Amino acid sequence: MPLHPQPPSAEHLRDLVLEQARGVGFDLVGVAPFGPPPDAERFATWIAEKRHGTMDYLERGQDATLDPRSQWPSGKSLLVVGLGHSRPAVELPGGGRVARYAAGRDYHNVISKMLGRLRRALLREGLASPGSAFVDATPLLERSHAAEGGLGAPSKAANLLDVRYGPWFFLGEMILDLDLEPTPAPGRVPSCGTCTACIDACPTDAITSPGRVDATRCISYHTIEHRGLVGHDLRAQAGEWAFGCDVCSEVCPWGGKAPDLSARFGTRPAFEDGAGEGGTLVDLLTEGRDEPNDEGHRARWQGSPLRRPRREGLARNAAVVLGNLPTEAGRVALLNSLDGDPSPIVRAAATWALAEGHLEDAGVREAISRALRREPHQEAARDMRATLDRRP
Ligand code: B12
Repeated sequence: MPLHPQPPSAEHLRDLVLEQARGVGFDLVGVAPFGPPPDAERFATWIAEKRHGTMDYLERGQDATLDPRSQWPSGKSLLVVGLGHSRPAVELPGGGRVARYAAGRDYHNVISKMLGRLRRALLREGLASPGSAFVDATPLLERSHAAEGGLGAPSKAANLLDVRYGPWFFLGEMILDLDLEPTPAPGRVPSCGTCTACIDACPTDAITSPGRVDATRCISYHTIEHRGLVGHDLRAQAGEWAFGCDVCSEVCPWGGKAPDLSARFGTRPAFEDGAGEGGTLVDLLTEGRDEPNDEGHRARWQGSPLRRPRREGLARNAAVVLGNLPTEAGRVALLNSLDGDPSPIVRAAATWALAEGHLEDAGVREAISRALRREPHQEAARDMRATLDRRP
């Protein structure tokens, strides 16, 4: 044992930190330099072209995204982590779909807790005094930093790909006050080659060119992030998606052999096969209708990604899907919404859905005309009129 042991090299220290990250359960781990993301310019162009739609927080956080050191000046390295979430497709009882990840616990909570455990482990081992830790909701271009840290390769759908999980993994990060050696590029990275499956399959042509996704066309944006009404053409193209969309991930050949990790995030009773407690499209449309604010919705979807679009957004989505997949129960529920839903957004979406799936059914056309005559909300009335004008 030397009297004055050398401090561990930056490479050795990195490996010790990565070992701790694997120890708390992350599947993919790496270290990236802490500075501007390699795709900073692409992000700036994307914002300048308004591809972010109404996600104003992305524009507000632009400076920090372009150079995170402006927000966290003491950071030296960025620990990047990935957690697989592959699982079978989720069909709602009676029809309709939600993105697979939405069937279980919210990944923000799961990954934040794991990052908390990792922080404690790093402190305990005296490896670092870790700084802020993030998952998703931060001005940080996660995919770009993660790719730089060797976690995967960007696909034509913009999703980062891994050889084992394909696109089915989430990202998280932790700022470290240590100069760590960045992770070398992995030996084998997935690559799209000539494959264009995601571009071809996207129902709304949201992937405008390889690597570029126009969020304002993406079903995921319209069903999760966007508040308010959605263009009529996009409603039809949303097909069966009531929350999020997995089409670009499902068609990606790299995800084909990903393991079933349902147990990791659990499955809410509403999405258990055959149970459907509160998980049908009619439930999503009608639940919380008579509650004065979003409290009921928040309680019902506590710990679930489905909290995000609020009751109004979820009911709007369910109405749209009921228009794309018409059923008798759907017709009754939509007529009720037309009559008495407190949200003009939901009333307008219900109008569209009835016109889409039931216009020739007895009494439907009259019900829509009646609703239009008494609609007090200008934008909703305009939308309802446009619905009728398209089907004279
Ligand atoms: C805003 C956002 C959205 C928006 C916009 C998506 C988008 N493509 O920009 C909406 C709501 C549509 C969305 C949808 C989804 N999202 Co999202 N989203 C984000 C968020 C918060 C910011 C993304 C962002 O800044 N976009 C701006 C663009 C420019 O950045 P980017 O897409 O990361 O850019 C990469 C490529 O586009 C590429 N690029 C850009 N331009 C060009 C041009 C060329 C020529 C090339 C080659 C490449 C290229 O460079 C970037 C770095 O790799 C991140 C978390 C975060 N803080 O980063 C999660 C995140 C990207 N989302 C995630 C997920 C899981 C999804 C969905 C799969 C959810 C679902 N099932 O519905 C879909 C996938 C849609 C898709 N194909 O992108 C994961 C992705 C994990 C992974 N393995 O890639 C992230 C990282 C969240 C997380 N912490 O895990 N999302």
